[in-house]
Amino acid sequence: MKKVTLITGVTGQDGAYLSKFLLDQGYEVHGLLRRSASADVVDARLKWLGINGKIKLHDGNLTDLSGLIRVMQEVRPAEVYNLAAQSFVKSSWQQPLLTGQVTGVGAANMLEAVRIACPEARFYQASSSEMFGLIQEPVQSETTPFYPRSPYAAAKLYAHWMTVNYRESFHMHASSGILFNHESPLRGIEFVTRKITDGVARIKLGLEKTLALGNLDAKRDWGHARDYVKAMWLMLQQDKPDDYVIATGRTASVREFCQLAFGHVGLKMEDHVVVDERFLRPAEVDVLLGNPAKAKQKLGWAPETSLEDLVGEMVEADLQRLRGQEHL
Ligand code: NAP
Ligand code: G4F
Repeated sequence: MKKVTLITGVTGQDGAYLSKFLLDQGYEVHGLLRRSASADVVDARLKWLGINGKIKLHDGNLTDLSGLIRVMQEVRPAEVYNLAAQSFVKSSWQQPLLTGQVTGVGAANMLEAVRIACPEARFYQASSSEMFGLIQEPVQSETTPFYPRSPYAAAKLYAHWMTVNYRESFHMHASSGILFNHESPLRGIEFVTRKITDGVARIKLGLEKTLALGNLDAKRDWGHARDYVKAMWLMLQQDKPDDYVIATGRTASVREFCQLAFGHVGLKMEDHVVVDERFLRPAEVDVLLGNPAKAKQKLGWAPETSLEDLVGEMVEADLQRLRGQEHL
């Protein structure tokens, strides 16, 4: 019998990579799909990985508890990965309550749906390094205090503590992955890394001359999404649920990411990047740097992709897309 799993956020970056990983492991993969008027493009990432026909999709929304319960009763998953969220930090200042409803209360809805309909299922919550915000320690681990700096981070913190609370209150196998930034060719175009690699490809192909960015000094611990979804799965294979930091242990600035991306195609960022105040944020997370020692020791997990390789893969994918007029 195939193991059955349900992924929320299946159309997003991580949902696509996790689906591919679980299909390769022999799982029967189900995904929650929110209704969209643009049904022809919602599964673009799944198509890109060649797995769009292999996932059973269910109509549902994180804000609709009764619908979630129905999906849970129908699917009866052994593992549930809650990846759905309003995940763009900058938008969370424009849509703070929506972000709270989806990213925060939506996770509580998922915990309730599991508790009511399939309490034996193992549950993964997509927590975030953004919760460290105004960092309280130079290197962040599972014991570092949180200091959220955006409505998104505050919503994620609620979801995180609800996961811990359901584990302790109801003895659910609920784990939380505190994942640092992870990127890929499937990253949304609004996030800085993909915006840079798409911009570099456009400039290289003569389609644009400049790339407008915000804070070039912000530093992030960037890994590859393909590596990070393995850690999610490993967490649910443990006898005991727990929380884990998933990171590379290396931090780099937006400026350094730009230098690598422009350098990859033989260009200099100084000739093309302009700073535009519209991309600054009301409050910034200046630097993030994670310590993945616990994940290494207990899960046997380690990142496999260097920052240089990640940047190269993203730039090459964007060049290929633009040459082929593929849109993602
Ligand atoms: P993403 O690409 O933005 O994907 C978000 C997913 O959530 C999409 O499938 C989206 O559906 C879905 N969604 C949004 N609102 C929904 C709703 N109301 N009901 C049901 N589904 C909804 O995000 P990602 O980068 O894959 O990240 C996955 C998760 O990890 C997110 O929770 C994110 O906050 C968290 N996280 C990400 C990172 C990172 O660096 N990537 C780091 C730490 C934590 P549509 O396709 O319909 O929009
Ligand atoms: O790529 P970003 O938008 O990602 P951010 O805010 O770090 O959030 C991502 O990672 C979190 C994990 O820590 C996730 F939880 C979250 O869901 C998301 O996946 O911005 C990265 C940095 C910021 O400091 C931002 O100010 O890049 C800086 N930046 C500079 N110029 C820019 C730009 N960010 C964007 N999006 N666009 C710019 O033009």
